[in-house]
Amino acid sequence: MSDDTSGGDDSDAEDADVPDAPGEVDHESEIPEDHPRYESLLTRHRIEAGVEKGITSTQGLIAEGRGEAFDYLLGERTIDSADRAERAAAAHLLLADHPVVSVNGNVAALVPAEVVELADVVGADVEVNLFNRTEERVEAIADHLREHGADEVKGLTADGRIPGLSHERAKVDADGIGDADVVVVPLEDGDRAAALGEMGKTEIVIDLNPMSRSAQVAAVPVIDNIIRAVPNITAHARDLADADDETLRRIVDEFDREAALRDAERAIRDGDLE
Ligand code: PTJ
Repeated sequence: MSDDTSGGDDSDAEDADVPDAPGEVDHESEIPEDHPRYESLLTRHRIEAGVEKGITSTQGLIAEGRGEAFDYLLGERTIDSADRAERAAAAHLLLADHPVVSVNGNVAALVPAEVVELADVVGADVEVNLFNRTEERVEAIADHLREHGADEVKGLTADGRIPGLSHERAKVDADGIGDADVVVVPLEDGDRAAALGEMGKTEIVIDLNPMSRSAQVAAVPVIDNIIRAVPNITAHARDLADADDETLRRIVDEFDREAALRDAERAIRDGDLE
């Protein structure tokens, strides 16, 4: 298992067979696309830029590191069961009366345009919901999503509550997550997914850790990097756009959440790391 995950050490650059990533990246276009760790370096750059812009919390850096470790063990690919989960997620979103995509500081930094596109394709609302909530950060994330094409961003009113949660994630818009029947919950290992389930909502959780609390309780656990997962859910939604409800319901019913969690854990434990 050989790898270069530093992205910041130029000392061996002249001798290396592969291009080294520049130490200081001002713009993601400076990351060489043929670098073997391109996706990881791009992800790190976006998270760093998110912190600098006041979108991502400093804890978000740590969360990214945890996710990256799982992704490395998964082989940094969308495994077949994750692709099935992404198709089931698309079917759920297309069947929903009121789908909402929940956005935190990491999601906003990593996939702002992709989240807006998914919401457009399935007719979902986008709502900012934060663990480390400050009004400045909610505003900054809403602005960032608008810069990436969002017309309306929810989460600023925060006039609803998720019962049974004591932390800031309980604050939702009554006509957003409060009213949703299907909620996409990306990148959080916590108790909100269970609380949303108790409210009768269907959760689609995107998380690289199949053992995370959120993934464990999700109707659809998507064990994949959000960078790959969101565009792939959108692609499935486009593919299913003309499908009738019966077809969509069959996709939902045939999806096996236990098998998806098991497959991902097996891939992580038995991964072939070359
Ligand atoms: O912006 P805030 O204030 O709402 O805070 C956001 C973070 C992410 C800091 C907060 O929700 C948090 O601390 O989350 P956790 O408990 O660290 O959980 C994050 C989960 O996301 C972990 O299970 C990681 O494995 C997973 N994860 C991290 N990066 C990715 C990921 N899953 C998919 N794709 C990623 N790129």
